[in-house]
Amino acid sequence: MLQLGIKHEKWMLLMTALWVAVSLSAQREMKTINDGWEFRKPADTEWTSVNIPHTFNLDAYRQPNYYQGKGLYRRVLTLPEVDPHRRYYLKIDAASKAAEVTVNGKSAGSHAGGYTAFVVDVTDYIQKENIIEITVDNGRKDITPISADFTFWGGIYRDVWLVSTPEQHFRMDNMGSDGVFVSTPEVNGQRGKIQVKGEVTNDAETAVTLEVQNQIYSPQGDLLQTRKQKVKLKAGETREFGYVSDVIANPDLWSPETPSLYKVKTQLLNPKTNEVIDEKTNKVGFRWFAFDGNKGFSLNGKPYKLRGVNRHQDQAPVGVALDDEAHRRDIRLIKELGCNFIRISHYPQDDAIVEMCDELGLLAWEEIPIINIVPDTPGYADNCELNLREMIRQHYNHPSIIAWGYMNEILLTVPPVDSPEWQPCKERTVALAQRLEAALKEEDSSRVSVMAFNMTNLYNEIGLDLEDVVGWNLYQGWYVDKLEDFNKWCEDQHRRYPHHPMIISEWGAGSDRRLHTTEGRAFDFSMEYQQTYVEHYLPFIEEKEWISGCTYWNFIDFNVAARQESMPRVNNKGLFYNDRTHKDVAYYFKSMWRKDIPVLRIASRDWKVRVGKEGETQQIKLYSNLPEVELFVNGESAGKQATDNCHAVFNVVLPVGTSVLTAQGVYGNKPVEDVMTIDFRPLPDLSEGDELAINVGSNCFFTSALSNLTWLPDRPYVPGSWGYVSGEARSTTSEIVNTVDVPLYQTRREGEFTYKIDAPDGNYEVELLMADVTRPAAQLANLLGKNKSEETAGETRFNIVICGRQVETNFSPADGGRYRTAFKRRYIVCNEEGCITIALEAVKGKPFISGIKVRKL
Ligand code: GCB
Ligand code: CA
Repeated sequence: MLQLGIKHEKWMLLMTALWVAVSLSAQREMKTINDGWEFRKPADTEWTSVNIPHTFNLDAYRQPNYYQGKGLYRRVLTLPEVDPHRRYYLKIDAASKAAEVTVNGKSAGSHAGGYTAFVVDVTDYIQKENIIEITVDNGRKDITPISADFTFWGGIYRDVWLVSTPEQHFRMDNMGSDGVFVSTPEVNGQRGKIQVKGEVTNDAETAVTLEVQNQIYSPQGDLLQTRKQKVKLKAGETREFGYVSDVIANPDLWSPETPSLYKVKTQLLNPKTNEVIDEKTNKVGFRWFAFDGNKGFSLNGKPYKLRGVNRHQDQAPVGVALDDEAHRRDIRLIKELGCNFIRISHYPQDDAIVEMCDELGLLAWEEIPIINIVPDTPGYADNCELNLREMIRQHYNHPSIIAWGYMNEILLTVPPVDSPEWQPCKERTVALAQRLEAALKEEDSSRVSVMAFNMTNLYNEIGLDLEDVVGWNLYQGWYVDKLEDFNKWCEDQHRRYPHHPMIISEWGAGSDRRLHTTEGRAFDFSMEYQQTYVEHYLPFIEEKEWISGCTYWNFIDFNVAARQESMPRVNNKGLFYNDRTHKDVAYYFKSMWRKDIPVLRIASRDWKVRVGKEGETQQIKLYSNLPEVELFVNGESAGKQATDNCHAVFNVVLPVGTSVLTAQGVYGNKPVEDVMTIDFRPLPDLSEGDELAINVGSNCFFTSALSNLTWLPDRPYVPGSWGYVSGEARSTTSEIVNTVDVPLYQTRREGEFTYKIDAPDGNYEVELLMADVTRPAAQLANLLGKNKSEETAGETRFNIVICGRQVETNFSPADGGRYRTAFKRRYIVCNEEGCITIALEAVKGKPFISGIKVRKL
C-alpha cells in the first residue's frame, strides 16, 4: 500500500508540496500544431483539411496570374487544462504576406511580412476548447515584395507552435525573436569573449527576484564558465540583463572548414530553489571577418574567397510548403558542392536553413525582399523596416551570418530618368535605403550591410552606394552583351570605386534538359551554353582578389508564375533541377571548388540520344578536378587529356547503337571512374520509314520528353541532304500554349523561303509546326527587353506549296486569334522529283514555320 508507514495527512501534504514544486518549476513548453487545420478561400463554401506547412498557390505551377488574396485557416485547439499561472503564445514561423489571428472569435494579433516569424500572446483568450483562426493575405501591396522574379506564395508555409511559459520568462514580444542575444565582442586567435544580452518579463502580479545563469560549453561539450546575476522584477515588468564572459583562451575558431560551435545556456532560476523557470541555448562561433575593396574578403585574418549560390525555397509539387528536412537537405547539397557561402535570396528563410549554415559551415548573406522598385504606397516603408529588424533579431545569434541585405535591383523597373516620375521615385528610394541602412546598423553593427545592383552605374550616381558591400547582379552574355563584357564591367567598377568591396551576387544562364547543341548561344536554353557561360565567369571571379566572391543564380530551377521562356513558370538557371538532381554545371562548380575529393563527370548527361551522320565525331566533355582524364568508348581508349579550367573535351566517333562511355582518372593513387551510356542513332533514313524531324530556326537538338523523338537543328540545304534555302532564323521567349514541346515552337524560320528535303519518290506525310508570335505576351522586366525583337507589324498571311501543290492558300496561323498557340498540320503529298520542297509565299507579313516532320508512307 502507498500509505504504508506514512500517516494519511502527511502523505497529502507531501503530494501537495510536490505538485506546487512541479507547477512552479515547469519550464517553457513548445509543440507544433501543424496538423488538423482547415483551409478555404473567401469565395469557397467548403473547408478542406490541410496540414501546415501549406500554400494555397499550387496554381502558380499552372498559370501566370496565380491567386493573390485572402486565405482562411482554422483549427480546433483543445488543452487538457489552462493554468492561470502560465502564459500561452502562438508562434507562426511564416504566413505570407500578412496574417490576422483570432482566438475564439476575438482578435489576438496580426502581422505584416511573409518571411519572418511572429508571436501572438493568446493568454487572455485561451480556454480548454478553442477555435484558432488565421487569415492570411498574399495580395497586400503595402508589404514587400510587390514586384520580383519569383512567386509570392500565399499561406502558412512554416511551422505554427503553441508555446507556454511560466509567468516569468525571457521576453516573448520582441519581434518574433528568442529575447536572448549572443555575440562575440572580442575575438582573435588568442582570446574570445561571449556577450549575452536579453530581457526577462514578470507577468505575475507580485514582484520577484530571480537569477539569470549563463553557462558556456566548449565545442566538445565541457562546461567552461558559469555566471549568475540577480534580476529584480516588479509586477508586470520587463527588464534587461547583460553579461560579458571571462576570456576564453585560444578559442576554437568557427569557419566553413571547422564549424566549431560553443554553447551558451541561459537560464532563468528561482534563487531559493535553484529551479529552472525558463531556458534558452544558443550556439556561438568565434570568427571575425573583413571586406576590402582591393584585397577582397578575409576570414579569421586570412584571405578567403566567398564561393556560393543563391537559394530560393520552392520545390514541386508543394511550392514553398517544405518540411525542415528538405531545407536541411538543400544546405547539405550546397555544402557538398564546395560552397562556403550562401545568399539566402531574396527573403529571410526557415530557421532550419540558418541553423544548418552554422553547423555545416556556410557563411551567409540574408536579406529582405525589396525588389525592382520602391512604390509610393502608405505603410510600405514602415513594413520594410519592421521586416528588416525582425530578420536581424530572429537570426542575430547565428555565426554563419555575415551580411544583411535590404534591396535587390531596386532600379530595375523605375520610370525613365528623363520622366517627371523619376525624381520622386529616386528620392523615395534613396530615403528608404538611408533609413534601412541606419536601422540595420542600429540593430547589428557586427555585420556588414549589402545591396544588389543590376547592370547600370546609376546606383553609384544617385547615392545608393551607401552600403558596406555592393553585390553586382551581372548577366553579360545572357540578357545583354557578350561574355567578355562581364570582365570589363567588373574591372571598370573596380577602377572607379576601388574602395567599395564587391561580390558578384548574381550571374547565371538558363538551361533545359531537352535542348542540346555544339554551338551554344545566349538564350537557346541549351545545357551546353550554360556550361560555356559558367566556364567563362568563374575563373575570372576566382582570379581577381578584389572580387570578394560570388553567389551563382540560382541553386535550383525555381518557380516564377509569370516567367515564360523554354519552361514556362520556371526560371531554369539552376545548378540543380527543381527536384534537386544535379545539372552538368553543378559538377563544374564542384570540380572548381572541391579539392578534397575526386570529381569526375561526363557532361551533357541528359543528352543520351544523339543523332548524327555515321562516322561523324561527337563531342564529349568531362568535368573534373583531376589533372588528367581518360575517356573510353566501349572499352577502347579515346586518349588521355590534361584538364584545363576543370574540363576536357574529347572528339569521338560513336558506333550506331548503345555505347558505354567510361571516364577515368587517378586521385592520389585511387582510381576514379564515371560511366554513362549514349544511344547513337544515324540520321533518319526516309526510305527506311524513319521520321525526319527538324527544329526549324534553331541551333539545338530538341528531344521531346513525350515521344523521345529528336528534332534536329536547322541547317542550310546541300544536295543529297535537307535544309533551308534562304529565310531568317528567329526566336521568341513568349510562352507557347497548347503544347508541352514549347521550345520547338519558340524558334522559327521567317521570310519567303523554301525547305528542301532530298528523298526517294513516293507518298509522304509532311507535318508543319507553327505558332504565331507576332504579338508577344507581356514579359517580366528581368528579361531586359529580350522579347522586344519579336514584334513584327500587322498580320501574317501566306501560301504553302508542298511538292508543287498549294496546300494552304492565303493562310494565317493566327486565325481565330490563335496567337502564341501551337498547332501542327499534316499533309499527304506525292514526291515525284527526288526532293520534297516546301515553299512559303508571302501574301502579307512574313511567312514562317517552326518545325517540320516528314515520314514516308
Ligand atoms: C535578377 C534578379 C533575380 C532574377 C534573376 C533572373 O537579377 O535579382 O530575382 O531571378 O535576375 O534570372 O533574371
Ligand atoms: Ca523550331
